[in-house]
Amino acid sequence: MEIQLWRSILCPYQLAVRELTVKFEHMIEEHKKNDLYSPIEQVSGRVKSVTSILEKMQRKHIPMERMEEEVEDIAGIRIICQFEEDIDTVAALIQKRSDMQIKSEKNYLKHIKQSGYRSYHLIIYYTVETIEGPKTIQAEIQIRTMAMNFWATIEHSLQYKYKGEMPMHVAERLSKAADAIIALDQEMSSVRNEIMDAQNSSRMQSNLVKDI
Ligand code: 0O2
Repeated sequence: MEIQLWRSILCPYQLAVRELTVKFEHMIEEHKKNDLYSPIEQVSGRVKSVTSILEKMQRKHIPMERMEEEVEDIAGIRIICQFEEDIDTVAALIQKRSDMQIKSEKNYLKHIKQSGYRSYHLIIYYTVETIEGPKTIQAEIQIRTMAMNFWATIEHSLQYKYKGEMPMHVAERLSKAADAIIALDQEMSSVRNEIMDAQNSSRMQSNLVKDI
């Protein structure tokens, strides 16, 4: 396919990634301005490279005319949270928005991938306005903690290095590291609960003082 044609196909996806990134960043700001804890720590986005789209189509036997329907992650957004509990909060925030319709979800927190990968994925429908009118595209939103992101980033680069043929000893060490990440997220969650308990009791105390 010609470069020009790829450019015009990917253009609405580039717009969607930019818009969605701004919208999630704005959510962080809104929380901060209202003195609220933000369940979103960080947002990033990317449009899948043509090479990566073609590789996926080949691997999954997707014909060209089905590409936009079946390659669901041409537009990709990654949302990083501090704590595991924040993931559900973010998913609920997305669910109640009128500009993003959830098509499907993949819960790799409940169903951890064999690699050890954990993350919560949502496929959404999102409409952008182009010079030819509105176009509804799909985007994949990955929601994960900072710890899960650390593991996934390292594992992704090792996958790239070994091109799908990861030596057993490396895979085993990654699997152990994944267990350590689960323990780390649990430990951080327990600290979070303690902080929230402390904040609640100090708020209750100051309310009591006000009542007196
Ligand atoms: P990139 O560079 O992020 O674009 P597929 O996993 O490709 O067969 P599907 O059904 O779209 O097909 O996948 P899924 O499970 O929803 O996840 C796709 C994306 O999730 C991947 O994108 C990764 O970003 C991430 N992911 C899934 N499994 C793993 C894993 O085991 N390790 C890591 N590090 N990331 C994972 P791409 O296309 O791989 O790449």
